[in-house]
Amino acid sequence: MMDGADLPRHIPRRSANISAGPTVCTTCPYCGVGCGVLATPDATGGLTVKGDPNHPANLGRLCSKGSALGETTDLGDRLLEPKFKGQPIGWNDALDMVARKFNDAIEAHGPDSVAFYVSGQLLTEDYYVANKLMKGFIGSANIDTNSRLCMASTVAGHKRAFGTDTVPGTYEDLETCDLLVLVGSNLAWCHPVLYQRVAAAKAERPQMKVITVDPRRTATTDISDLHLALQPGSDVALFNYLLAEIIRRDAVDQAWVDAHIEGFDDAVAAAQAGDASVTGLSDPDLTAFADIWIGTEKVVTIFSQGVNQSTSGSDKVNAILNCHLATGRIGREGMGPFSVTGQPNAMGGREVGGLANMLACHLDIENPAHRDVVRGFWNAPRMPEQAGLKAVDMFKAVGDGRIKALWVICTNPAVSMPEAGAIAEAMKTCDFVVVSDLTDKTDTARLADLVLPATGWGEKDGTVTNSERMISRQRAVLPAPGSARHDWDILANVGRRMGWHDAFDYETPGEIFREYAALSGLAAKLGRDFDISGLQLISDSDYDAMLPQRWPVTADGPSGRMFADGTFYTPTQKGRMLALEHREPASKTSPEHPFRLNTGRVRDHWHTMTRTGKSPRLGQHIAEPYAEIHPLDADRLGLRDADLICLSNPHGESVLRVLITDRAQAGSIFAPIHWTGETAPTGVIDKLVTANVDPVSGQPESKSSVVAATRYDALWYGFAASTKEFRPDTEYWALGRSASGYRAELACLEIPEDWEDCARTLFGMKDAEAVSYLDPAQGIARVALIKDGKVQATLFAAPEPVALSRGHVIAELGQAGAELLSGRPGADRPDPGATVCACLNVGINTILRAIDDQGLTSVAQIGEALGAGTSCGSCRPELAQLLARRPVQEAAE
Ligand SMILES: Nc1nc2c(c(=O)[nH]1)N[C@H]1C(S)=C(S)[C@@H](COP(=O)(O)OP(=O)(O)OC[C@H]3O[C@@H](n4cnc5c(=O)[nH]c(N)nc54)[C@H](O)[C@@H]3O)O[C@H]1N2
Ligand SMILES: Nc1nc2c(c(=O)[nH]1)N[C@H]1C(S)=C(S)[C@@H](COP(=O)(O)OP(=O)(O)OC[C@H]3O[C@@H](n4cnc5c(=O)[nH]c(N)nc54)[C@H](O)[C@@H]3O)O[C@H]1N2
Ligand code: SF4
Ligand SMILES: [Mo]
Repeated sequence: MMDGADLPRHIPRRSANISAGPTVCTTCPYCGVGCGVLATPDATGGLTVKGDPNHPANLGRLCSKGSALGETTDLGDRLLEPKFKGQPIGWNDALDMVARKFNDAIEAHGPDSVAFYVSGQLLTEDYYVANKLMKGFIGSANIDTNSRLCMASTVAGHKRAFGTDTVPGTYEDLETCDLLVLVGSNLAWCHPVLYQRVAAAKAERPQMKVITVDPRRTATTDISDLHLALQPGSDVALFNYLLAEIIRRDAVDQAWVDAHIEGFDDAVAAAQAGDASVTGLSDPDLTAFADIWIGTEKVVTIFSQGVNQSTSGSDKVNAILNCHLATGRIGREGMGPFSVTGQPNAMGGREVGGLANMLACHLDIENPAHRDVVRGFWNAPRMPEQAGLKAVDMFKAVGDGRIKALWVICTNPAVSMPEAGAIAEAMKTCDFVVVSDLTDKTDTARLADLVLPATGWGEKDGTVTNSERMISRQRAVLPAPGSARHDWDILANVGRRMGWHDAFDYETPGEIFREYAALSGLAAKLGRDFDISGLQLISDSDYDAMLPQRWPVTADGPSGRMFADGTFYTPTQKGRMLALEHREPASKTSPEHPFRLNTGRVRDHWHTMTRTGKSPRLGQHIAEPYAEIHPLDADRLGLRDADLICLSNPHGESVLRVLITDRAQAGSIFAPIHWTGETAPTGVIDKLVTANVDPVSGQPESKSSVVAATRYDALWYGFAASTKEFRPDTEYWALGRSASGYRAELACLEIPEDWEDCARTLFGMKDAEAVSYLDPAQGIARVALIKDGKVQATLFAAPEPVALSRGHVIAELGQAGAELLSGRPGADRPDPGATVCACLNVGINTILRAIDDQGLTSVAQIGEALGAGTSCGSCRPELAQLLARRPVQEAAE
């Protein structure tokens, strides 16, 4: 019990006296692969990080993001104490304020006037407490999570087909299948360790086939035998076509269907009425797809955001499940539908009931029997009988004043929600917004009345569930910084202060976990599948030492494969096929908005970059927000490579770097989601995304908005680098960390009168000595700010996008004198070029030189020569592309 104390006893503080410590087994906080990590504190407060060879998810591998975790735990921008309107306040006052503001709103306007918006990056224990507080005690179901933007369509699809939200397969199935279909998943960049497992399995068994279904070519399509570049949003039509072919070619598993499936006839009739031409795929491609799929028994179909983030997302999921159910290809080794989860605890959040329509342990809020059991177990004073507001509706209610108090925990909705501009406006007008985060330097935290410092990865303790239902421990390896507290502790503290002392009297995460496990036993008695009751009596020390395990875990230990016996969790215990019809994306292209805007991820950044943005290594792969556009469209708009493009629609405007590539379909533009008001204000892509939602799941269609596009003509373009932090104020800028400090790309609509003054202002170095090279006729300006004979900051400007060796400038900053203004390395120092392999820091020029000089012909040879691609392997597709682009080498004897 910590009520009275401002600083809880049980959290050791990070102090100046840091010593190296023993290695701790924990789990990566990024994607849903859920890799095991061995983290060892060093004497400087940092961590060295390695893949855990004993963790079943990764068997020792890590991707570039996981490998760089040690570069993200510094305290530079950490929030170390609560702040109210920017001013530090004590924990007692802060927690009292949250309790009072929420209680006041509830008293005056009822329980539905408050809301929590939480995250799939919370630990299960955090999530459990948040959910219990809102649904059991405040008495509203207004708790929703960023998983609404991520997994909600899969949850809805699973529940419709299986009667439960359960992923049947395991990672081994991806290695033992004979055909892997990836639908709307860029596994190579987003689940890199799984991708490496798949690539290794395919290398070992070349007969294994891979098909990718994605409107654009990606790093993932590089290992595919067939790439189906379908029209955006047409997945239902594609899988309806497949189902109709399954029937036509007599490939139904009739005995299985008769015994275990309902809805078959209607689903088939709807599929047969479909029209595959809307996919835009050629007949030979469609036939090849059906040939391989139907001809291969062991098929795994992976699906991700290209499926979920759609106004027909739930139907897309069910269209895929239909094909697996009709052929009985589910619940057996090497086959089945496989939704890969995005966030580290997306799955745990679904299990613990983080969504507004769920209760803990796969129980439904709208089911009276389920509600009663949970009410009894929690001894809850009031429970809502209906689902709460889903994310998009929740923020609408914030905007129109129905929600008076909002608590945002572990997510950055001012950047990641569709119509992000309106989301920010809504938060501004809300009576009371509290944000719990690691830092107050996020677009969302800047809008909060009160910010609370949470402990982050490496400091917190609890459990997460990965894509294959494996529950793993995250363990603390570093002491908490400042007065930061665990999310569960903050929530429980508020619960107590709101008046529910006994219900929130937790002292350890293990205690919360035991309670949750006990509740799952009751859920199992109601016929639910999520059952970890075998762990309800786990001791604190066993909880600390808990090894990864896949649920269900009953008193008899872990049990086998889900749905193996054909029993599902619907009322009839049958799997359900659904009758589905293709629908176009909700936003229609028009002469005013002729382009479809597709959005997604890059390899080395995580969402809004609050952590990966701190790593210079990760910043090297892609340093700016960009727009992938087809060469034909680029020509039409008069765009050349590295130009800037302006995208717009009624919600907002965005300026991005152009990347001209036939990976994109004509008419479609792809842009990444990672940049923010902190890193590139014109790159916040969700300002352009329309908040159309799937009618069943409420998930927004983040991948199919429409925009106008024009060339953005700046008067000058620049590259700036400094050893110290700076914040540009040009019309376009993108700021990032570099090995020697900070770097920025710039573009501006006004030529400065004095370039040296411009540089001094930009870098905040008013009195610095400046050396410059100016060529007014060409419009070129290069300015170096110098201290002790060394360049501390430098600005390169030109009327065209600046071509110079950025790697060289960054490497020499703080070392070289004014000769750095040449912008190129001397002949004795070859420029490594943009980093391709982030783990071993190998640049593109180094790789191309080695390919040419040493006659390298394979990714493996590049690995042997330079190490590139041998650590996490995320860059192997790029290495293969570099090889493919080189002229064919004579085979060396
Ligand atoms: N590096 C990195 N990895 C991550 C994350 C990250 O931020 N960075 N985030 C994690 C999270 S939370 C998530 S949810 C996952 C997401 O992982 P993914 O879903 O693999 O990633 P996305 O890039 O969002 O989208 C995947 C693909 O969907 C395609 N797509 C768009 N529209 C359609 C369509 O109509 N049909 C089909 N078939 N495809 C379409 C896009 O072109 C894109 O290539 O990644 C996780 N891993
Ligand atoms: N257009 C478009 N929009 C999208 C998507 C897309 O593909 N396209 N994808 C959607 C998807 S799938 C997702 S999952 C979302 C992700 O979007 P967000 O959840 O908004 O992104 P993050 O940057 O991961 O935000 C996590 C925040 O929590 C903080 N944090 C980290 N650890 C902790 C902790 O332990 N405790 C607390 N309290 N805070 C912590 C971080 O500093 C950060 O500010 O974006 C969605 N938005
Ligand atoms: S694949 Fe990479 S980001 Fe995902 S869990 Fe593993 S190390 Fe972390
Ligand atoms: Mo996600």
